Amino acid sequence: MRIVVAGGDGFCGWPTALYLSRQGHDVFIVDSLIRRKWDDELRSNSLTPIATLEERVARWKELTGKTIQIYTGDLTHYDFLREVFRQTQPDAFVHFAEQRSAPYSMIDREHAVFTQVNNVVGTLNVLYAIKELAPECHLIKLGTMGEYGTPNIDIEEGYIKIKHKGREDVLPYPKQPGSMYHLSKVHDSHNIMFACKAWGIRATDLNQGIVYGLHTDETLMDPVLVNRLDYDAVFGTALNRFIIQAAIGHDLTVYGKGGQTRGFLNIMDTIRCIEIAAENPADKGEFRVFNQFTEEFSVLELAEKVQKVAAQEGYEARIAHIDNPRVEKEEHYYHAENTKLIDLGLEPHLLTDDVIRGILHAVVDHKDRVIKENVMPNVTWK
Ligand code: NAD
Ligand code: USQ
Repeated sequence: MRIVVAGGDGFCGWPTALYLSRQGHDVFIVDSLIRRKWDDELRSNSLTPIATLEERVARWKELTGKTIQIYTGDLTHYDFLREVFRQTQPDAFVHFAEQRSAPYSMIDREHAVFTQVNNVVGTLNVLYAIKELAPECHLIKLGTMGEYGTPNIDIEEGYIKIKHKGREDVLPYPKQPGSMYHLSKVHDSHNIMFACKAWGIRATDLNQGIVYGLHTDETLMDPVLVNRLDYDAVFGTALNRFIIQAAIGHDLTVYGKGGQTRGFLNIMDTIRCIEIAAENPADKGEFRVFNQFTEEFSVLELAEKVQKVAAQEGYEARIAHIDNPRVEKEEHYYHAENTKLIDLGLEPHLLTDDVIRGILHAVVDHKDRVIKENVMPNVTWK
């Protein structure tokens, strides 16, 4: 297949592009490289030293003989995007290219507006480009489990059957997102659903949980191919952050009580889920939703798991319950369905002690790169 990976310079997109290329697909990366500029803005960095995108794909070509073509540009610029579609004529468009940090979106008004314009306009442009230039193309869009929030009932995969005053319907599952970023994903979902209905576009919304790990078989092939790894309080995410904190002797930063429960998955499963979605496209006009995570954990449970493995490896990690900078429930019911990707063949890599140990060993090599001032949160929701 001819597959565009938008956001292919990022944490999920880069290993996905390599994996799909290795499976024999023609892969095209579209990325504005803006994530690297946010590092500069926040005076932060990836824990791993990452090569430029050009160096990365050149090394990939040397190692495998496979070409990944790069289109450097912004999805919010429609003329650029039209040209990408005209030249690539994709069978599938994998859309990772958004501002994905909840704290970044909550810094101030400008960052909230930027996040929603970047994400919503970028996705709208992709929908119009598919309509105009590649009507058969399957949109594989990264959504988030955070679109649903933490309701006191089970979370279904996109839709819920509701009986009301004697009548019944299957309706989009209610959304209760917890940040301006998570809201942008809800707006995207509505826009995609409408475009599928109005124009017959085929789309899969992958409501992904929190991704952990960094290496895949392909990124391990050479140091130039290493994935980025975020640890700071703005872009770093729960489990990866705790492991890096353990490696540098920092307290594990559990926000509030730590009963916040979420869906998690290994980066190795992210890349496979994208492949599964691409190989099993949605029907014309179908807006399909898969919940893309493999296990549920509370943040306190994760901190305890990390603490245990770290102790076995000789790192003493204390758990600190710090004031929660977010507005969110710290104790709640959580259970979400996640059978659709499994039914299509996903074989989850589960979170064992050895997996945590593996990530810990991978990060220890680079721990001197941590900028310590960036570890504690300084963005609040209030
Ligand atoms: P990332 O920030 O590492 O990568 C995103 C990439 O998109 C960056 O390389 C950035 O330069 C690019 N980009 C952003 N806006 C763009 C635009 N307008 N035009 C072109 N390129 C643009 O993020 P990630 O962790 O790889 O996340 C990828 C996607 O997966 C996001 O949509 C995110 O919401 C979703 N997701 C991520 C996680 C996670 O734990 N990382 C969990 C659930 C969902
Ligand atoms: N948390 C801590 N300590 C930390 C960091 C986070 O207790 O040091 C808590 C947060 O308060 C929150 C939970 O852990 O309750 C998850 O936070 P996170 O920063 O790991 O993840 P989140 O902000 O939800 O965002 C990440 C990605 C986002 C993706 C989302 C999936 O950045 O792109 O959409 O995970 S989900 O959580 O399912 O919405």
